[in-house]
Amino acid sequence: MEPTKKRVFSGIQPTGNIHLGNYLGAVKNWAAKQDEKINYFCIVDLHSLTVPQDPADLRFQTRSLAAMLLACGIDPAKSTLFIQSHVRAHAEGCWLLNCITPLGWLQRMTQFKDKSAKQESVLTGLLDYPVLMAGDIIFYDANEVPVGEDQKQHVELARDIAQRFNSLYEQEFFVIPEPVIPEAGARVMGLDDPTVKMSKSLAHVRGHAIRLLDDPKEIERSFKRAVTDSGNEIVFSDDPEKAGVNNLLGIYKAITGKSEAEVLADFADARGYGDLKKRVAAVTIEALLPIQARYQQLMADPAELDRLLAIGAEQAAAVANPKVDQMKEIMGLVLPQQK
Ligand code: ATP
Ligand code: LTN
Repeated sequence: MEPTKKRVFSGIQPTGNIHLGNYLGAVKNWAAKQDEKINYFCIVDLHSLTVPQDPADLRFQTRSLAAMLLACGIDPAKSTLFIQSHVRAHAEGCWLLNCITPLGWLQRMTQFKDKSAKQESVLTGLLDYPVLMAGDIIFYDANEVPVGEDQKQHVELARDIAQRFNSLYEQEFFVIPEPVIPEAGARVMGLDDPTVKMSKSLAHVRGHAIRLLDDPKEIERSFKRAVTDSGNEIVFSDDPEKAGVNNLLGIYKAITGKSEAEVLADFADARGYGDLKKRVAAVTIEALLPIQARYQQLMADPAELDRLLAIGAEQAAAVANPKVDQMKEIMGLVLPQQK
């Protein structure tokens, strides 16, 4: 008998500027494993509201991200791709989870501490962000959550919340999810500063990120300007001095799927960091060109995009809405009678 397939859930915010870190840390792996799993991939528009957004921009970015995920190989025949706000369970179930989650658990989250320190006025939603995320995952009985390293703590919190609900109500109601962090590409660093992670919110800064929609010239330029060290040794290394070179090699490794030894062999004849940068740029351009072409095709047919998203929302709602209704019942809420 075929072993039962694992259930996978992951999400990405429609905050624009999807970059090589998002692709190598998350989306590429979602696409690669689709056949082996039951997949739910979500454009988490409710999460993006935790920082102020321009409405017209958010609308555009949401549809643009859907096209980009399809262009990256998410196949609607194999995966459910949908917009979070299209499924009522997410916002509704988040409230229920809020009522069993201690405040201290949220105040401890490093992403909240970092992001709130940078803002004058912190919205309640930003603190609550990981509870909404926990719901995303556990309302689908997901076993696995493929994410970049930065999201590991949030997935661990989702485990804690699921366990707390199960123990409060004395039943195995929620599946306890596991984070799945890729071996290569889990933490792509900024090209302008290899001590900070490549981030959407900094992607407008020149030379920080490779955005998936950058043209070849821009990609070459950004790699050319990438910060390295004053030496000339092309090696994988944990030495903070060599973080820039390590990051470039990590990008090459994640894009090509080669082992460390194979990567180093590819660079054995390289003449200095100039050569390293050129070759990393070349494999990146080669990987992104077909994605960009598919993206343009998909954006040219908005009706088809909407049709695919409507199918995704229906499939997702069929799982998450009944789960949240069951949760309400367990917690003692009276469900409305069907007419
Ligand atoms: P922001 O800068 O606004 O925090 P982000 O770049 O982290 O945004 P998200 O939509 O929050 O983008 O993340 C989508 C996915 O990409 C997540 O799984 C996240 O772990 C992964 N990811 C984000 N940045 C990186 C990175 N630099 N390296 C590897 N994975 C990343
Ligand atoms: N917080 C995640 C996005 C996200 C997510 C999820 C990821 C929202 N809900 C559920 C995995 C599973 C981020 O990438 N910043």
